[in-house]
Amino acid sequence: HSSPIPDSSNSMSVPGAPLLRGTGQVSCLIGQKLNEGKTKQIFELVDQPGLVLVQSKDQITAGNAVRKDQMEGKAAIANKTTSCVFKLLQESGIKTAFVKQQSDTAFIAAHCEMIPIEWVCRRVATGSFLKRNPGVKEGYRFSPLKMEMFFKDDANNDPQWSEEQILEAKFSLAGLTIGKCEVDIMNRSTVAIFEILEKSWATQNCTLVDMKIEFGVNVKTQEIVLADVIDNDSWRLWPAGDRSQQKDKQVYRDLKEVTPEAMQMVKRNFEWVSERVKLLLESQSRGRVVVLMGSTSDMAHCEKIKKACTSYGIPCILRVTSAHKGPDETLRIKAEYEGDGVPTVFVAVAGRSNGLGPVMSGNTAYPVINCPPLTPDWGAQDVWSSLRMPSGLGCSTILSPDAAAQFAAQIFGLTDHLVWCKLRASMLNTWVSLKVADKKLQACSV
Ligand SMILES: Nc1ncnc2c1ncn2[C@@H]1O[C@H](COP(=O)(O)OP(=O)(O)OP(=O)(O)O)[C@@H](O)[C@H]1O
Ligand SMILES: *[C@@H]1O[C@H](CO)[C@@H](O)[C@H](O)[C@H]1NC(C)=O
Ligand SMILES: *[C@@H]1O[C@H](CO)[C@@H](O)[C@H](O)[C@H]1NC(C)=O
Ligand SMILES: *[C@@H]1O[C@H](CO)[C@@H](O)[C@H](O)[C@H]1NC(C)=O
Ligand SMILES: CC(=O)N[C@H]1CO[C@H](CO)[C@@H](O)[C@@H]1O
Ligand SMILES: [Mg+2]
Repeated sequence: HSSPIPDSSNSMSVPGAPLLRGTGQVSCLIGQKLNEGKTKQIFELVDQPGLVLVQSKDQITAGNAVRKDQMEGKAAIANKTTSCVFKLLQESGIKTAFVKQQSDTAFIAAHCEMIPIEWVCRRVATGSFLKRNPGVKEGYRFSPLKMEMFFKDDANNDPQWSEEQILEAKFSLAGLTIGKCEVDIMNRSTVAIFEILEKSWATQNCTLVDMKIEFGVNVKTQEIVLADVIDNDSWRLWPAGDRSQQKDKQVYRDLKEVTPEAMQMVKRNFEWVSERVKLLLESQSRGRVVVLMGSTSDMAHCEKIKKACTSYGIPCILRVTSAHKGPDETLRIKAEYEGDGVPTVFVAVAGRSNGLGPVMSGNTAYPVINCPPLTPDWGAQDVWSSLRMPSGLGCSTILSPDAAAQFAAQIFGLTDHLVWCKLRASMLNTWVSLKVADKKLQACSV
């Protein structure tokens, strides 16, 4: 097939390289137009090599631009949706092209060569899936998520492609050949991104029904990153899981007649999403970790726990108390944290005989994690004071300070989607690093 990759050689240079001023932001020098599509234009940034300006156009398209109507303000709404969603993903730890918002209708992104595949991820069967899979009823739930790939080819209506077709196309972008490893990375990333957005929308009682995304190869780092945009056109959202309340672009596609009133309704829907999308960045619950150490000699160990908690966005307080030498104080400190209604996970750090964690565990309904700083000489004996409990105690024991914080994060992740999203992205990133390390090793040993 002909090269699907946008050819930047026919780009137009913008006369006089205009300055673009962002809202309260540093202005940037716009260079050549690198690309223009139906909904946006991509400009080089003269003084920021490796970055581009992504400018939204004020129009909405459906059915391959057959229906094209200007919708005033749509670009601004799209911008807001995209920047909030990318911020959420970025803060979770997902690698994206997004850098920062530049203006109402534009953002700065890493310059990517785009991989011409649309990755579609579905939780609930609807739309084109039903047409291609007769017999499947709308509402069929996919667990695990259903993945589909479409080759971006307007002339042929974006045909569905198999993994083998992607591999045989041997795309090469920014010097990276798209092989099995890259396809696996995009597959895994799409699932993680879907789950993060699904979990976040659930806080607004909204079902993320399906989603389509695109990846690019960062021209500087050769990394595969989530690129292009995620906006109303990219997903189906059903408030309270109810199709009749859908707030996405399908409303526009379904319009029988494009009247000013109908367009107002579509625009109101779009505004509904862009207002709610901001709420996705807000934590739904506030929790904290309280680390109790038997002695300040364990401070370094406790600081590691605190640092890891902070990376998950969980506040962490360090206290010194000994259940052996000052049990009255230990129980007083416990009461302090039980008394203010903030959900708390206690971490007990005590060397030699760990009385601290078990005494806490026997006297509070909050979870207690033992994280004893074991020493090589007596560690094998000391650990039993954290493991062998009287009946009625349910404390856990985790030796690594990072892992103790991770377990606390997993507890808070049950109710705080932002913490859950960080854990989910971290799992993806670990998986991808292993995959890339193995690919490098194989390349070296050939
Ligand atoms: N960070 C980026 N770096 C380089 N190009 C990008 C970046 N983000 C998006 N693009 C590309 O900019 C082009 C214009 O976007 P637009 O969405 O308007 O195109 P389109 O008409 O929808 O066509 P397409 O079917 O390729 O999406 C697209 O080819 C898109 O892939
Ligand atoms: C994506 O991953 C799923 C689950 O591992 C697998 O079933 C599917 O074949 C993969 N698809 C591609 C294109 O790699
Ligand atoms: C979601 O639904 C629950 C139960 O119906 C309700 O209590 C809650 O306020 C709703 N949340 C939002 C953000 O609408
Ligand atoms: C997405 O939809 C919501 C409501 O349906 C709307 O507010 C928002 O502007 C839309 N985003 C885009 C990019 O059109
Ligand atoms: C018009 C508009 O809503 N512009 C917004 C684009 O997104 C950024 C980041 O969320 C906002 O700061 C702008 O106000
Ligand atoms: Mg596009």
